[in-house]
Amino acid sequence: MAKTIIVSNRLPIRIEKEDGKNVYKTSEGGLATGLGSIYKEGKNIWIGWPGITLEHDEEQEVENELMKHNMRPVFLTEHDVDEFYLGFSNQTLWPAFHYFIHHMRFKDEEWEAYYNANRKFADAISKWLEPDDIIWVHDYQLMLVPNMLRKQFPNVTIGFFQHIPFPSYEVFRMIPWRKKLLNGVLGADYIGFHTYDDMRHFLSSCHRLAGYSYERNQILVKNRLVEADSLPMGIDYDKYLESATSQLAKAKEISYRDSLGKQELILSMDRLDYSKGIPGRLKAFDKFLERYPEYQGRVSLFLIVVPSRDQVASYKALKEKVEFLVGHVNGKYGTINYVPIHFYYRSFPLDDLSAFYRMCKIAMITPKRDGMNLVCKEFIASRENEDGVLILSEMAGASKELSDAILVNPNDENEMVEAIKRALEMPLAEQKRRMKIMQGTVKKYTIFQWVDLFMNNLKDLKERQQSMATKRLDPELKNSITKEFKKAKNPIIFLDYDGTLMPFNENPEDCAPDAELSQILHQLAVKAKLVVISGRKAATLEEWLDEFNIDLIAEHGIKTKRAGAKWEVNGDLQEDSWKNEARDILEFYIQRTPGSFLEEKEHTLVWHYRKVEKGLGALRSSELSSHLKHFMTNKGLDVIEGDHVVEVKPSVINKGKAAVERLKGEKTDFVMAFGDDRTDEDTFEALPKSSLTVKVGSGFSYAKYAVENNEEVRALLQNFVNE
Ligand code: GDG
Repeated sequence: MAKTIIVSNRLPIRIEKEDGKNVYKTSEGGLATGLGSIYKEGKNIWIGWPGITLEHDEEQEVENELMKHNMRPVFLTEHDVDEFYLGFSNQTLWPAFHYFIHHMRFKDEEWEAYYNANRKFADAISKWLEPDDIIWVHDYQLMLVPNMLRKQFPNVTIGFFQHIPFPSYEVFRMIPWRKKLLNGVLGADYIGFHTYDDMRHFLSSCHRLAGYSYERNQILVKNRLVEADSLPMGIDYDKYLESATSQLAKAKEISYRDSLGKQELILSMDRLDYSKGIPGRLKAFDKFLERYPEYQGRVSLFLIVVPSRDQVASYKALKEKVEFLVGHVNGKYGTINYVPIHFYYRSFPLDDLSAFYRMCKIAMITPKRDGMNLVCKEFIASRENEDGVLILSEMAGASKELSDAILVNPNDENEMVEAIKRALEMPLAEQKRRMKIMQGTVKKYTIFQWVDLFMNNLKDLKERQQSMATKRLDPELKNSITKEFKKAKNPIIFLDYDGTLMPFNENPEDCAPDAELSQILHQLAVKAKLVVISGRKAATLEEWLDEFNIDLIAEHGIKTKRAGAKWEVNGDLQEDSWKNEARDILEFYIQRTPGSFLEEKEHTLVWHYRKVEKGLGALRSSELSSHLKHFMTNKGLDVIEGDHVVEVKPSVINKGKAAVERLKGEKTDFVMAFGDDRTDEDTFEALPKSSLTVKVGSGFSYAKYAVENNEEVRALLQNFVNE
């Protein structure tokens, strides 16, 4: 039976040396808990580094021990840890992805170590990989692994999840190895991010830096459909609630409270990292006590900083800065019986965390950037009495889900000062109203649902990839389809126009049906219901095709005209006010691109570049579509990159929806559809499974069959009418 292989830089177990012996300590991290439902089952395994560099002769013993826990080790040398992990991962990628560009460094030798370490992980996976296994790779340390595996195993199923933010293209482009990193990740089939913005940034970088075009969240990579998605990670809600309501946590709360006194407590808890915004929080607390002196003696900050990466210079400097600021505030406002900041530089067991989550009424979590941030979700889950206030940075991925927190900009000290005051003074009823909503959100979407959703989406994508492998229509198949057509009592055929019935023409206006096509359409219209379904304007289709007495669907499905009837608009189109904004963008590109022009249809806008100098056309079209995609986000519009055109249209309707609408009430026993471009894929995907769908040209498609060109389409249609 096939298995699932989880891969991450660190295993959910770490080895520590105690009295010269290896001691195995399991991790209680959120990811380890969530993925426990996978890797502990059956033959499934987790591959990663056990967190220690070992002598060669110890490796076998460690491997044997880890096997008992369904884990397989990747052994890293000290050089790997320095250059790959502390170097490239944490001093190139981490600062770049968190927008700390002044901390970024670019060293060839560290890139090389990153490449080699990724190779070690890929080799370890290959060693354990069996046919039909599913691989799920985690995070920024392993961005090259998916493509290393893809090259070796072209059909393998690979998912990738990025736990930290993905930066804007403008920042990502600064990394010298940007294209290699993107291609590395694109070796995966399904790529998850915490937020929609991270996903959007990734797609835009793929487009602008690696030359891949994308539609919605999909990219075709060498004829393989790759999908990016936004999938915010949750926590094990019940575990945190149970721990916070346990006798142990309650007893600890009482004993800590006894020692601490009556002050209101604000919790601040992070790993030592400049992305977490700890100094900014301390400065805001300082300013708060200065601006509102009545709170001196009444409120303390409970500051936990968990040691992390402190061999790296920027982290050492950060630690010193935090210590300085804590000393400064405590020296300034402290009294014999008042400690403004209780500072702990270490980690605690879960019972203690739960006691802290209970006794601090306010949690102040204000990272400068954070992929998600799980601490705020854990705080919410632990608030048994539904009270308490969360002050949350709008730069944390979690802020997209937790809009009932007090959201702050972590760079705005004044806003943070006022947020502290607001939190301290918030009436209980309001605290409960907000907390209940946030608890509902965090409870609904747990780490277990996140894992299931990721795995299901990955499997579903793999199935869609397989269904997109089209089959060439050979003479035998053509004969059997022709027979089926002739037997049918009520056949219906959907025909795209340009590229399917007619070849492309330099001049789009010169594409009226030629004599051969006219004859086929005349004869075929007697034997079947014909629907020409095109991106063309309604007026053009009517002028060229009305004489055949067939149905017409224009502007990618927006308007339909039944034979002999009037045009009707499909779907509920909002007013076209978006057009003015989009037109301005298109005009700007027309000015910069000689030979390009605008076509304005009733409900869409099209930029044509067929007559533009070759290289320039390709360059401008990709700039334009990125630009449009950026501006049109959330406006309910699609940007379609067609054959020498870029088109903007409302997304509520497409060819597929219009075709399904046309089929309603139709008692047909034969449905066939032909089309050549991206917009026809909507038709192929939407039609009933029994339909005969034919893609014109090469490339992956939702169609069942493929033919080479429009001549082959005509020849087949001619067979249908021949006696
Ligand atoms: C990365 C991304 C994203 C902390 N101190 C102690 C302790 N913790 C636990 C917390 C929480 C976890 O560590 C920290 O998780 P975060 O999400 O806050 O941050 P990162 O470690 O930076 O994680 C982040 C995450 O990946 C998941 O995708 O959310 O944005 O940077 O669970 O409770 N646990 C214990 N003692 C401590 O002292 N036991």
